[in-house]
Amino acid sequence: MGETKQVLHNWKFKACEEKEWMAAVVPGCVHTDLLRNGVIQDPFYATNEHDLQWIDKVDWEYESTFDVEEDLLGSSRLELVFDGLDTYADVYVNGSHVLSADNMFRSWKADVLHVVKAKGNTLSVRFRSPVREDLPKIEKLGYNLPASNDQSELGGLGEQKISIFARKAPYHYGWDWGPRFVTSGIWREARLEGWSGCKITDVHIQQNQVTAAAASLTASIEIEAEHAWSGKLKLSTDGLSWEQQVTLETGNNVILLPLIITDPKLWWSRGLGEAHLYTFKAELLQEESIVASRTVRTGLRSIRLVRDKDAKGATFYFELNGVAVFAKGANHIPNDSFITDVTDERYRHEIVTAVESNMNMLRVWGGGIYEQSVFYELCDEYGILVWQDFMFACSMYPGDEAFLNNVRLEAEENVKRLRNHPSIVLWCGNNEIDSAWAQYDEEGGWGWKKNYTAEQRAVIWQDYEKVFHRILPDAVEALAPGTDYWPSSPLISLSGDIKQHAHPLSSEGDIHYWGVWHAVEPFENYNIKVGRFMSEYGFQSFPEYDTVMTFAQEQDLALDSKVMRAHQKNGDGNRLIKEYMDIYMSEPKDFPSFLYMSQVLQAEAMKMAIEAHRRNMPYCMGTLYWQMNDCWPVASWAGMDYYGKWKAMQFYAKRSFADTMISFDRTDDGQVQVHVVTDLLAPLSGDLQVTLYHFSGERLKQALLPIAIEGNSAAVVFALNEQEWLGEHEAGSVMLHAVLEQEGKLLDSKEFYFVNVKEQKLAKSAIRITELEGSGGTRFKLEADVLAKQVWITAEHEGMFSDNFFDLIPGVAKIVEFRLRETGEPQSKPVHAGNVQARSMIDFLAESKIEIS
Ligand code: BMA
Repeated sequence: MGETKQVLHNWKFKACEEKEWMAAVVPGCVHTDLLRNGVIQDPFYATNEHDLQWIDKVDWEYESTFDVEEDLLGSSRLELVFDGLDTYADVYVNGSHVLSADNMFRSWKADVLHVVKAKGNTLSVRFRSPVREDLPKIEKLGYNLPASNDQSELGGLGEQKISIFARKAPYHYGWDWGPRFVTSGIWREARLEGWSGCKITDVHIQQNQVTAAAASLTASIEIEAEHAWSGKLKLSTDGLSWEQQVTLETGNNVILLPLIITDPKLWWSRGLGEAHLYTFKAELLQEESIVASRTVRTGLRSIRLVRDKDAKGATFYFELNGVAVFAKGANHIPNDSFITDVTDERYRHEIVTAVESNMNMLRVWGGGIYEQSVFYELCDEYGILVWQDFMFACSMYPGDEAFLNNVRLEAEENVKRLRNHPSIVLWCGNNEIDSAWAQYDEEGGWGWKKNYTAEQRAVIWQDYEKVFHRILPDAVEALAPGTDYWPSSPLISLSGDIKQHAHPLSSEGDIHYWGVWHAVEPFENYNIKVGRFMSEYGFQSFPEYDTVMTFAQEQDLALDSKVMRAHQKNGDGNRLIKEYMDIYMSEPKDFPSFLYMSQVLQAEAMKMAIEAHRRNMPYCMGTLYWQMNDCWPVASWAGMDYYGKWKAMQFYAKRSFADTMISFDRTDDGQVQVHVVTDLLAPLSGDLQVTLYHFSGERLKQALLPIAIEGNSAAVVFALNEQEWLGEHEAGSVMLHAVLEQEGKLLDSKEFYFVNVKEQKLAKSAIRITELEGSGGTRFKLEADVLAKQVWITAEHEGMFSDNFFDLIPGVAKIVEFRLRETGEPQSKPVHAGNVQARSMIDFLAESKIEIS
């Protein structure tokens, strides 16, 4: 009786055609192993990516030798288990073929009881080149399928886009922020599992109805039994336990145990309450001894996506425990091109960043991977809701039986693996395919349809419907009943006519608004193109100088250098940044200044978007910007770079996502409005102070008023006449500053400028930094003599400031703390900063743009 496992170590690898073995790390992949062995140079450095495209055209072999550990020897069942093989792999134990794999997103198992010996076993995993494997499939199909982000050319394949055939992370083939590294490898744990008697293979805590009064649950427990067995099944959590006499048959058994927990501690998303988790333990007992056990963790909550018709269209929001939640967050992509390089600490840094930025939702976007367990565990713990895509993005896929079956098994396995996570609130079929193909709109979409005959089009769409309208929703319905499924993001609804496909002015469904950026619309359009749920929108920037210097040298520091171009994957990217910078910002004095300016530009754009979305609640109930993170050092839409460094935008996002926030806007009839938005449930009252400042620090005018708004709402609390307030003052030399306090405690503050940065009359400011007494070099007071815009503080030591990229108004001091990147808690430990330097926008401008006051 019992169950044991042996993780397999001791790996080596080589190209199948070579003789020499090299040391390998599992979990890992070919690229990281080649790098570790000094065969290749850092794939992220300079233009190395271009020289490493040979790797995906080679077959690779991994080998491990092992003795079976004592504990496993007596097992009557012995299985070889791979949690992940990327991708086309044939596995041999002592020369016998035990399994073949063809899907990175599935796990693989083989019965090896009769193939292994006690000592001296050889396990060999041969990866067939994904490129050579899939190229012939294009010919078989007779035409190319669209795959807009597949960088086939860079991979030496011309127009042959093969990414659609492999059930392998789409971004491996390149994206408009990611390099092309079509790697291979054993990317999750490989082990032996031995057991005898009975084994609990799965525990699902199905939540039938959860209210504050009671949680009505069904524990669905799967048990594999070697022989018929009877005994007791016990389930326990938090001082409660349930028991049932069970009789098992040989093979698979499913036992359903109804459970009621009265007065449950509910799971809440960040900001609304505690993200309480329950650990459930299932045990099979013979007499009083434990025969098998399994533990799962979940949170009890009711969740649904509410799409009700209303006067304007239809709602689109998540209701958690009866509360309409405004979703604030970003789109998550894999944290690395080589996913096994992502340590738990890096995952934690990302999730803690989300928490510290006042987010409550991340979308696991469909061009990456179904994330590692640690990602969801952290989201569960910190109360971050997860919008989970299936891994399909910006492409049309084949529909042969083998492919469909593979997709079905992938979907079932991943839904089953992830269904106990309370953070996952939605399964979404794919990224942007419904709107890109635009079946019911002849002229709509991305122009894909035009490349196909009527028959081909019919087949392609039928295949689409099979996957996204049948196989995937069926898997969710069967394995996570009650969980919402959304066929594609963005989408209006499955109307089966031209009204199905999303567009930026739709008053139903979710929206990806890319008018700003891809279509060069002005930032101001963020105020107009507001939908019910903004699941994507974004603006690029460059990472900071230190990050650029990890892949470039001094001589590469020009936008059009080969190296910089290799680290800008969006063809129009650099031109767009420059164009927008010309409109909204002033000319930077040199390349490092350009990097800074690009960040400020992005931050300003995202602030406009986020705040417009929030001001429009409850019409709009979600805002997820593109994109949270990077998978290598690159110019991209991310708020945080590959090294986890916060760009200006991350600090701005933190402010614009604050649970209680002040936001300014302007009306067509010359009013400046002050809005207060609160996501907290309690009614809010406080004192608002709006001050007109001259950039010199002089207070020109002020209004003071009490305000009160309902909980979980947005309202205009004050409006002023712009002309009246400006009077004789030049619009480019004055600003508004609003402060909201509650019983003397600061709730939020915000600045408003009457003109773009470009037209602001900035003067050279002296920023005074004073270390706070007794803080041990961790806390600093910053003050400016004249207005200092977008103050960037840097420190000598490793760590980050509690705030950065903020405006300093003379007379309004700012206190910041320097902290370790993180210690696992959002409020991480203060550390000594060493030398501290503060620069503001004026320090980055070309001389000619500086006003001499
Ligand atoms: C959206 C995303 C990604 C892409 C981003 C920027 O369409 O879904 O495919 O990286 O835009 O172009």
